[in-house]
Amino acid sequence: MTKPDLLLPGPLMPMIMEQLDAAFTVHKLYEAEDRDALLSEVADKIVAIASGSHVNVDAGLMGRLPNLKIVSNFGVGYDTVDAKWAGEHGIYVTNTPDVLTEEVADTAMALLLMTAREFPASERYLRAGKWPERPYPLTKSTLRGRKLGIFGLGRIGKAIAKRAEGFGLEIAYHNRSKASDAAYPYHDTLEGLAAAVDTLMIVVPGGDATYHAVSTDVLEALGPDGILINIGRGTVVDEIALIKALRDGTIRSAGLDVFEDEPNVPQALIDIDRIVLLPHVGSASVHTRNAMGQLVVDNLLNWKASGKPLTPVSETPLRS
Ligand code: NAP
Ligand code: 8YV
Repeated sequence: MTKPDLLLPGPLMPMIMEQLDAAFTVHKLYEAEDRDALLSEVADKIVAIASGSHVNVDAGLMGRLPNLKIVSNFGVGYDTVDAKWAGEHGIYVTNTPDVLTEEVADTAMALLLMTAREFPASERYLRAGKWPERPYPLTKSTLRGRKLGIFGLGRIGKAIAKRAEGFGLEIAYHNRSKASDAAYPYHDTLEGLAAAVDTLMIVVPGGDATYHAVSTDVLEALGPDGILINIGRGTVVDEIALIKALRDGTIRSAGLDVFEDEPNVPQALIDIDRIVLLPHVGSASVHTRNAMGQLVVDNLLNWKASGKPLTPVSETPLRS
Protein backbone atom coordinates (compact mmCIF):
# COMPACT_ATOMS: atom_id res chain seq x y z
CA MET A 1 0.00 0.00 0.00
CA THR A 2 1.36 3.44 -0.86
CA LYS A 3 2.06 5.65 2.08
CA PRO A 4 0.85 9.29 2.11
CA ASP A 5 3.55 11.93 1.77
CA LEU A 6 4.51 13.99 4.81
CA LEU A 7 6.81 17.00 5.00
CA LEU A 8 9.15 17.40 7.96
CA PRO A 9 10.41 21.01 7.95
CA GLY A 10 12.71 20.32 10.94
CA PRO A 11 13.85 17.29 12.93
CA LEU A 12 11.60 15.88 15.66
CA MET A 13 12.26 13.32 18.42
CA PRO A 14 13.41 9.86 17.20
CA MET A 15 10.26 8.18 18.64
CA ILE A 16 8.18 10.49 16.42
CA MET A 17 10.33 10.06 13.32
CA GLU A 18 10.33 6.25 13.61
CA GLN A 19 6.52 6.09 13.75
CA LEU A 20 6.13 8.63 10.94
CA ASP A 21 8.50 6.61 8.75
CA ALA A 22 6.34 3.53 9.28
CA ALA A 23 3.10 5.24 8.23
CA PHE A 24 4.15 7.97 5.77
CA THR A 25 6.67 8.68 3.05
CA VAL A 26 8.64 11.34 4.89
CA HIS A 27 10.40 14.22 3.11
CA LYS A 28 13.00 15.90 5.32
CA LEU A 29 13.13 19.50 4.20
CA TYR A 30 15.93 20.34 6.63
CA GLU A 31 18.25 17.76 5.04
CA ALA A 32 17.77 19.02 1.48
CA GLU A 33 20.71 20.89 -0.05
CA ASP A 34 18.25 22.87 -2.14
CA ARG A 35 15.05 23.24 -0.11
CA ASP A 36 13.26 25.14 -2.82
CA ALA A 37 13.98 22.39 -5.35
CA LEU A 38 12.76 19.68 -2.94
CA LEU A 39 9.57 21.63 -2.26
CA SER A 40 8.88 22.06 -5.97
CA GLU A 41 9.50 18.35 -6.55
CA VAL A 42 7.18 17.01 -3.81
CA ALA A 43 4.66 19.87 -3.39
CA ASP A 44 1.73 18.15 -5.14
CA LYS A 45 2.15 14.95 -3.13
CA ILE A 46 2.36 16.39 0.40
CA VAL A 47 -0.80 15.89 2.47
CA ALA A 48 0.65 16.32 5.97
CA ILE A 49 3.26 18.29 7.91
CA ALA A 50 4.73 17.41 11.30
CA SER A 51 6.34 20.46 12.88
CA GLY A 52 7.90 21.82 16.04
CA SER A 53 8.29 25.30 17.48
CA HIS A 54 11.71 25.79 15.81
CA VAL A 55 10.18 26.16 12.31
CA ASN A 56 7.53 28.52 10.97
CA VAL A 57 4.69 26.87 9.11
CA ASP A 58 3.33 29.98 7.45
CA ALA A 59 1.06 30.79 4.54
CA GLY A 60 4.12 30.92 2.25
CA LEU A 61 4.96 27.28 2.98
CA MET A 62 1.41 25.90 3.20
CA GLY A 63 0.41 27.84 0.07
CA ARG A 64 2.96 25.84 -1.94
CA LEU A 65 1.31 22.54 -0.98
CA PRO A 66 -2.03 22.33 -2.84
CA ASN A 67 -3.05 18.98 -1.29
CA LEU A 68 -2.03 19.73 2.30
CA LYS A 69 -4.70 18.52 4.77
CA ILE A 70 -3.10 18.54 8.22
CA VAL A 71 -0.30 20.17 10.24
CA SER A 72 0.51 18.27 13.43
CA ASN A 73 2.38 20.55 15.83
CA PHE A 74 4.68 19.39 18.63
CA GLY A 75 3.67 21.65 21.52
CA VAL A 76 0.42 23.03 22.91
CA GLY A 77 1.50 26.50 21.78
CA TYR A 78 1.21 26.78 18.00
CA ASP A 79 2.17 30.40 17.41
CA THR A 80 4.67 29.29 14.74
CA VAL A 81 1.82 27.85 12.64
CA ASP A 82 -0.53 30.19 10.79
CA ALA A 83 -3.61 28.34 12.05
CA LYS A 84 -6.02 31.04 10.87
CA TRP A 85 -4.80 30.70 7.28
CA ALA A 86 -4.88 26.90 7.58
CA GLY A 87 -8.47 26.94 8.88
CA GLU A 88 -9.56 29.23 6.07
CA HIS A 89 -8.04 26.80 3.56
CA GLY A 90 -9.55 23.60 4.99
CA ILE A 91 -6.32 22.40 6.62
CA TYR A 92 -6.36 20.93 10.12
CA VAL A 93 -3.83 22.15 12.69
CA THR A 94 -3.36 19.99 15.78
CA ASN A 95 -1.41 20.66 19.00
CA THR A 96 -0.52 18.71 22.15
CA PRO A 97 -2.81 19.93 24.98
CA ASP A 98 -3.30 18.33 28.42
CA VAL A 99 -0.43 15.81 28.30
CA LEU A 100 2.03 18.52 29.39
CA THR A 101 -0.20 20.57 31.72
CA GLU A 102 0.98 19.18 35.08
CA GLU A 103 4.68 19.17 34.09
CA VAL A 104 4.59 22.80 32.98
CA ALA A 105 2.65 23.82 36.11
CA ASP A 106 5.34 22.10 38.23
CA THR A 107 8.03 24.05 36.37
CA ALA A 108 6.14 27.32 36.83
CA MET A 109 5.92 26.85 40.60
CA ALA A 110 9.58 25.81 40.78
CA LEU A 111 10.54 28.92 38.83
CA LEU A 112 8.50 31.11 41.15
CA LEU A 113 10.13 29.60 44.26
CA MET A 114 13.61 29.78 42.73
CA THR A 115 13.06 33.44 41.88
CA ALA A 116 11.48 34.60 45.14
CA ARG A 117 14.00 32.77 47.35
CA GLU A 118 17.08 33.16 45.06
CA PHE A 119 17.85 29.42 45.21
CA PRO A 120 20.02 29.35 42.04
CA ALA A 121 22.16 32.25 43.33
CA SER A 122 22.49 30.64 46.78
CA GLU A 123 23.55 27.36 45.17
CA ARG A 124 26.17 29.20 43.10
CA TYR A 125 27.33 30.78 46.40
CA LEU A 126 27.87 27.36 48.01
CA ARG A 127 29.69 25.96 44.97
CA ALA A 128 31.94 29.03 44.92
CA GLY A 129 33.08 28.09 48.46
CA LYS A 130 31.66 31.25 50.04
CA TRP A 131 29.49 29.62 52.75
CA PRO A 132 32.37 29.17 55.28
CA GLU A 133 33.01 32.95 55.04
CA ARG A 134 29.41 33.87 55.95
CA PRO A 135 25.87 32.55 55.40
CA TYR A 136 24.05 33.48 52.20
CA PRO A 137 22.17 36.77 52.80
CA LEU A 138 18.49 36.59 53.77
CA THR A 139 16.27 36.94 50.71
CA LYS A 140 14.29 40.15 50.32
CA SER A 141 11.38 38.17 48.83
CA THR A 142 9.24 35.35 50.13
CA LEU A 143 6.09 33.62 48.92
CA ARG A 144 4.52 34.46 52.27
CA GLY A 145 1.72 36.96 51.78
CA ARG A 146 2.15 37.15 48.01
CA LYS A 147 -0.73 37.76 45.65
CA LEU A 148 -0.43 35.84 42.41
CA GLY A 149 -1.93 37.24 39.21
CA ILE A 150 -2.28 34.65 36.46
CA PHE A 151 -2.29 36.04 32.91
CA GLY A 152 -3.91 33.13 31.05
CA LEU A 153 -6.08 31.00 33.33
CA GLY A 154 -6.41 28.11 30.87
CA ARG A 155 -5.37 24.47 31.28
CA ILE A 156 -1.87 25.24 32.60
CA GLY A 157 -2.93 28.43 34.40
CA LYS A 158 -5.54 26.49 36.40
CA ALA A 159 -3.01 23.76 37.27
CA ILE A 160 -0.66 26.51 38.52
CA ALA A 161 -3.50 28.10 40.51
CA LYS A 162 -4.26 24.77 42.19
CA ARG A 163 -0.63 24.42 43.25
CA ALA A 164 -0.42 28.07 44.34
CA GLU A 165 -3.49 27.62 46.57
CA GLY A 166 -1.55 24.84 48.33
CA PHE A 167 1.28 27.32 48.91
CA GLY A 168 -1.21 29.72 50.53
CA LEU A 169 -1.13 32.38 47.80
CA GLU A 170 -4.05 34.67 46.99
CA ILE A 171 -4.97 34.29 43.32
CA ALA A 172 -6.52 36.55 40.68
CA TYR A 173 -6.42 36.36 36.87
CA HIS A 174 -6.89 38.04 33.50
CA ASN A 175 -8.17 36.34 30.34
CA ARG A 176 -10.09 37.90 27.46
CA SER A 177 -13.20 36.42 29.06
CA LYS A 178 -14.14 35.30 32.55
CA ALA A 179 -13.60 31.58 33.13
CA SER A 180 -16.92 29.86 33.95
CA ASP A 181 -15.22 27.22 36.11
CA ALA A 182 -13.01 29.44 38.31
CA ALA A 183 -14.01 31.48 41.36
CA TYR A 184 -10.82 33.58 41.55
CA PRO A 185 -11.23 37.36 41.17
CA TYR A 186 -11.26 38.34 37.48
CA HIS A 187 -9.67 41.51 36.04
CA ASP A 188 -10.75 42.61 32.60
CA THR A 189 -7.41 44.30 31.88
CA LEU A 190 -3.85 43.06 32.36
CA GLU A 191 -2.80 46.38 33.86
CA GLY A 192 -5.67 46.10 36.37
CA LEU A 193 -4.50 42.62 37.33
CA ALA A 194 -0.87 43.78 37.68
CA ALA A 195 -1.93 46.65 39.95
CA ALA A 196 -3.88 44.25 42.19
CA VAL A 197 -1.06 41.73 42.72
CA ASP A 198 2.70 41.63 43.36
CA THR A 199 3.48 38.45 41.40
CA LEU A 200 2.55 38.07 37.74
CA MET A 201 2.57 34.63 36.10
CA ILE A 202 2.36 34.63 32.29
CA VAL A 203 0.73 31.53 30.79
CA VAL A 204 -0.90 32.96 27.65
CA PRO A 205 -0.10 31.84 24.09
CA GLY A 206 2.23 33.88 21.87
CA GLY A 207 1.18 35.54 18.62
CA ASP A 208 -0.10 38.97 17.61
CA ALA A 209 -2.86 39.20 20.25
CA THR A 210 -0.41 39.00 23.18
CA TYR A 211 2.69 40.57 21.57
CA HIS A 212 4.46 42.79 24.15
CA ALA A 213 1.33 42.77 26.35
CA VAL A 214 3.66 43.01 29.35
CA SER A 215 4.82 46.58 28.76
CA THR A 216 6.44 49.30 30.86
CA ASP A 217 2.96 50.30 32.12
CA VAL A 218 2.20 46.76 33.28
CA LEU A 219 5.59 46.45 35.00
CA GLU A 220 5.08 49.79 36.73
CA ALA A 221 1.65 48.62 37.88
CA LEU A 222 3.22 45.44 39.31
CA GLY A 223 5.45 47.61 41.45
CA PRO A 224 8.79 47.53 43.31
CA ASP A 225 8.14 44.26 45.16
CA GLY A 226 6.97 42.70 41.89
CA ILE A 227 8.05 39.33 40.58
CA LEU A 228 7.38 38.43 36.92
CA ILE A 229 7.34 34.77 35.90
CA ASN A 230 7.06 33.88 32.21
CA ILE A 231 6.27 30.25 31.33
CA GLY A 232 4.07 31.20 28.32
CA ARG A 233 5.92 32.77 25.38
CA GLY A 234 8.82 35.21 25.20
CA THR A 235 7.02 37.50 22.77
CA VAL A 236 4.42 38.37 25.43
CA VAL A 237 7.00 40.46 27.32
CA ASP A 238 8.69 43.58 25.96
CA GLU A 239 12.19 42.33 26.89
CA ILE A 240 13.82 45.78 26.57
CA ALA A 241 11.20 47.22 28.93
CA LEU A 242 11.76 44.31 31.34
CA ILE A 243 15.54 44.80 31.40
CA LYS A 244 15.06 48.50 32.19
CA ALA A 245 12.46 47.70 34.88
CA LEU A 246 14.84 45.22 36.54
CA ARG A 247 17.78 47.64 36.38
CA ASP A 248 15.75 50.59 37.70
CA GLY A 249 14.05 48.62 40.48
CA THR A 250 10.61 49.16 38.91
CA ILE A 251 10.06 45.47 39.77
CA ARG A 252 12.17 43.27 42.04
CA SER A 253 12.86 40.15 40.02
CA ALA A 254 11.92 37.82 37.20
CA GLY A 255 11.93 34.12 36.40
CA LEU A 256 11.89 33.37 32.69
CA ASP A 257 11.55 30.04 30.87
CA VAL A 258 10.87 31.65 27.49
CA PHE A 259 12.46 34.50 25.52
CA GLU A 260 11.76 36.69 22.53
CA ASP A 261 14.52 35.27 20.29
CA GLU A 262 15.17 31.72 21.50
CA PRO A 263 17.74 30.27 21.94
CA ASN A 264 19.38 33.70 22.11
CA VAL A 265 19.06 35.38 25.51
CA PRO A 266 20.08 39.04 25.84
CA GLN A 267 23.40 39.47 27.67
CA ALA A 268 21.71 42.22 29.68
CA LEU A 269 19.42 39.59 31.25
CA ILE A 270 22.27 37.14 31.82
CA ASP A 271 24.19 39.90 33.61
CA ILE A 272 21.44 40.36 36.24
CA ASP A 273 22.49 37.72 38.76
CA ARG A 274 19.39 37.72 40.98
CA ILE A 275 16.93 36.75 38.23
CA VAL A 276 16.37 33.14 37.11
CA LEU A 277 16.70 32.08 33.49
CA LEU A 278 15.75 28.62 32.20
CA PRO A 279 16.29 27.35 28.62
CA HIS A 280 12.58 26.66 27.78
CA VAL A 281 12.36 23.48 29.85
CA GLY A 282 8.73 23.77 30.99
CA SER A 283 7.72 20.41 29.53
CA ALA A 284 11.21 18.98 29.11
CA SER A 285 11.12 15.59 30.86
CA VAL A 286 11.41 12.32 28.93
CA HIS A 287 7.97 11.31 30.28
CA THR A 288 6.16 14.43 29.10
CA ARG A 289 8.02 14.95 25.83
CA ASN A 290 7.24 11.29 24.91
CA ALA A 291 3.55 11.89 25.66
CA MET A 292 3.63 15.01 23.47
CA GLY A 293 5.45 13.13 20.71
CA GLN A 294 2.91 10.30 20.82
CA LEU A 295 0.08 12.81 20.45
CA VAL A 296 1.79 14.35 17.39
CA VAL A 297 1.87 10.88 15.83
CA ASP A 298 -1.62 9.84 17.01
CA ASN A 299 -3.17 12.98 15.53
CA LEU A 300 -1.69 12.05 12.15
CA LEU A 301 -2.58 8.35 12.41
CA ASN A 302 -6.13 9.11 13.47
CA TRP A 303 -6.53 11.56 10.63
CA LYS A 304 -5.07 8.99 8.20
CA ALA A 305 -7.49 6.30 9.41
CA SER A 306 -10.68 8.32 9.88
CA GLY A 307 -10.16 11.75 8.32
CA LYS A 308 -10.29 13.33 11.78
CA PRO A 309 -7.42 14.23 14.11
CA LEU A 310 -7.66 13.95 17.90
CA THR A 311 -6.84 17.46 19.05
CA PRO A 312 -7.50 20.09 16.36
CA VAL A 313 -6.97 23.71 17.47
CA SER A 314 -9.90 26.13 17.67
CA GLU A 315 -9.07 27.90 14.39
CA THR A 316 -9.62 24.68 12.43
CA PRO A 317 -12.93 23.19 13.62
CA LEU A 318 -13.37 21.13 10.47
CA ARG A 319 -16.18 18.64 10.46
CA SER A 320 -15.32 16.14 7.72
P1 NAP B 1 -5.05 27.27 27.06
O1 NAP B 1 -5.74 26.23 27.87
O2 NAP B 1 -5.57 27.59 25.71
O3 NAP B 1 -4.98 28.60 27.94
C1 NAP B 1 -4.64 29.84 27.43
C2 NAP B 1 -5.29 30.91 28.30
O4 NAP B 1 -4.84 32.19 27.86
C3 NAP B 1 -6.80 30.90 28.24
O5 NAP B 1 -7.30 31.03 29.54
C4 NAP B 1 -7.17 32.14 27.42
O6 NAP B 1 -8.39 32.70 27.87
C5 NAP B 1 -5.97 33.06 27.71
N1 NAP B 1 -5.69 33.94 26.59
C6 NAP B 1 -5.45 33.60 25.31
N2 NAP B 1 -5.24 34.68 24.55
C7 NAP B 1 -5.36 35.75 25.38
C8 NAP B 1 -5.26 37.15 25.18
N3 NAP B 1 -5.00 37.67 23.98
N4 NAP B 1 -5.42 37.96 26.26
C9 NAP B 1 -5.70 37.44 27.48
N5 NAP B 1 -5.80 36.11 27.72
C10 NAP B 1 -5.64 35.28 26.68
O7 NAP B 1 -3.52 26.87 26.84
P2 NAP B 1 -2.55 26.08 27.83
O8 NAP B 1 -2.56 24.66 27.51
O9 NAP B 1 -2.82 26.52 29.23
O10 NAP B 1 -1.13 26.69 27.32
C11 NAP B 1 -0.89 28.07 27.43
C12 NAP B 1 0.42 28.47 26.77
O11 NAP B 1 1.53 28.06 27.56
C13 NAP B 1 0.72 27.84 25.40
O12 NAP B 1 0.02 28.50 24.36
C14 NAP B 1 2.22 28.00 25.29
O13 NAP B 1 2.54 29.23 24.67
C15 NAP B 1 2.68 28.03 26.73
N6 NAP B 1 3.47 26.81 27.07
C16 NAP B 1 4.77 26.96 27.43
C17 NAP B 1 5.50 25.84 27.78
C18 NAP B 1 6.93 25.94 28.19
O14 NAP B 1 7.65 24.95 28.05
N7 NAP B 1 7.38 27.06 28.72
C19 NAP B 1 4.92 24.58 27.73
C20 NAP B 1 3.59 24.49 27.37
C21 NAP B 1 2.87 25.61 27.04
P3 NAP B 1 -9.35 33.52 26.85
O15 NAP B 1 -9.49 32.70 25.64
O16 NAP B 1 -10.61 33.75 27.64
O17 NAP B 1 -8.63 34.81 26.60
C1 8YV C 1 7.67 22.69 24.06
C2 8YV C 1 5.94 24.46 24.60
O1 8YV C 1 8.86 22.64 24.72
O2 8YV C 1 4.05 23.08 24.33
C3 8YV C 1 4.53 24.21 24.21
O3 8YV C 1 3.87 25.19 23.80
O4 8YV C 1 6.38 25.55 24.62
C4 8YV C 1 6.78 23.34 25.05
O5 8YV C 1 6.09 22.32 25.66
C5 8YV C 1 7.96 23.26 22.74
O6 8YV C 1 6.84 23.52 22.00
C6 8YV C 1 8.86 22.29 22.02
O7 8YV C 1 9.58 22.87 21.08
